[in-house]
Amino acid sequence: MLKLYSYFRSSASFRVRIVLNLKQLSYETVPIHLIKNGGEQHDPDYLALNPSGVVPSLEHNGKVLTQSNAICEYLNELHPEPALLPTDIVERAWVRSVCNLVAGDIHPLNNLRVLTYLTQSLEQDETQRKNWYQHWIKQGFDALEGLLSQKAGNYCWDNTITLADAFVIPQIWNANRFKCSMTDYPLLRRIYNNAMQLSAFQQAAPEVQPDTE
Ligand SMILES: N[C@@H](CCC(=O)N[C@@H](CS)C(=O)NCC(=O)O)C(=O)O
Repeated sequence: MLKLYSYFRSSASFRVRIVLNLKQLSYETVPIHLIKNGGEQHDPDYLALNPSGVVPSLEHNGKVLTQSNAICEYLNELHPEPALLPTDIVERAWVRSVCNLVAGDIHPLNNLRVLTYLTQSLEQDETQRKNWYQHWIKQGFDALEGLLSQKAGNYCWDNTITLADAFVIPQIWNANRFKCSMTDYPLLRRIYNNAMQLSAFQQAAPEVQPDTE
């Protein structure tokens, strides 16, 4: 019924895997390897499903959805329990602002195709590529730490898991992979450590996917 086109290390796929797990929905993973053979996301068959040539895509009852934001909201509407958005509209807007900070402001600057363009077209070396990544993570995480200081408890929004955690945790995982310093972000560290105690997050992690290398 549910098929997730995914790549184990993709943080956008990681967001959707977390939501699927929180909703206790079983799904089939269809691996799309982002590197092999120039990247399977560029295959015409996959582009027919997702014209942006990115993962994730979610197939449900023969319909294909793209964009992790839209997919997570869809799943939350389709299966309202546990609710991943607050009932109060101001609080709901705040949770969405955290999601958008990650998905709209931070992630696009550090996406694979941007990093590939830096090295292949602009001939930047590995150190410059790493500096680019760390620079934009710092800008983004400074803002995120500030935003979270308004409402964070054990998780992004007080002590309740919301979509905000499904977006923030994968971005921190990725920043750790690129060895970004987390010293200045006590709230991010706390939320990450708390969320990663939960099986929905553990089972969505890149280390344990069917296509993990
Ligand atoms: N806005 C999209 C972004 C998806 C995205 O950029 N996914 C990355 C992996 S995290 C990807 O597939 N990159 C492939 C590429 O850059 O070629 C979403 O949230 O679904």
